[in-house]
Amino acid sequence: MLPEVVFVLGAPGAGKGTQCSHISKEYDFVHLSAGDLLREERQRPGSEYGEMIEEKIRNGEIVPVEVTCSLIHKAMQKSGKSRFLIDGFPRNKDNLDGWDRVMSDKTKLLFVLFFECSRDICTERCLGRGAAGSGRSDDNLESLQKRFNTYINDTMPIINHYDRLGLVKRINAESVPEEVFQDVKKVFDGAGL
Ligand code: UP5
Ligand code: MG
Repeated sequence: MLPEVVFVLGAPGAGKGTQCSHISKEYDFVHLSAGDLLREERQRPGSEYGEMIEEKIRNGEIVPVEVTCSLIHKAMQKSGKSRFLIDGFPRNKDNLDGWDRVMSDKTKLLFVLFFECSRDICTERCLGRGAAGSGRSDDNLESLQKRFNTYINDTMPIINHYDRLGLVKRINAESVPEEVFQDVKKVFDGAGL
């Protein structure tokens, strides 16, 4: 059987990571955050991509798919598991095309979980996280503006693409995490997962 994949998308700070961590506790899914994998690669001694990744992250730009897709693929193989939440990917056309080229015949896409949350709430959450010492170099107002521009211009078209294929499950992500998770559960239970 092919490994099964759920893409998890939504604005910066919508709560993708928070919800994925809940999901992976209750359902048999491995949580792979593309952003976390890139941040790990950035720190890896000897990585040839460290500086490029840091610059892209700070500027809210998207790392070339060859790098991200290979990190995701390796993490999938390393886990030895067969169901994955891929958090924060694919975010642009380059990501989508790269995934389709290399991974679409190796995996089965179940659906796309899309967390909807207003820009104001998302900004407040990320700034709050920054103030609480996240250490993330993109949790500042300047980076957040760039992250949002990229989200609107590059990621929304990808969500719309999957929506046209009937694959998007929308979740209102503005309430408290526990309430958001109740709606997430309905999606996973409804899909028999
Ligand atoms: N929080 C969460 N849910 C809440 C709720 N319901 N109510 C109140 N607070 C809530 O949450 C963010 C903050 O809000 C936390 O403090 C949390 O406690 C609180 P989180 O769950 O982390 O939200 P998430 O959507 O995961 O936000 P994140 O900041 O991780 O989103 P991004 O999409 O911006 O970040 P990501 O790590 O995916 O990407 C970062 C950068 O990496 C990108 O900008 C890009 O430069 C690069 N990247 C690529 O180039 N390619 C990729 O494929 C992926 C990333
Ligand atoms: Mg995240």
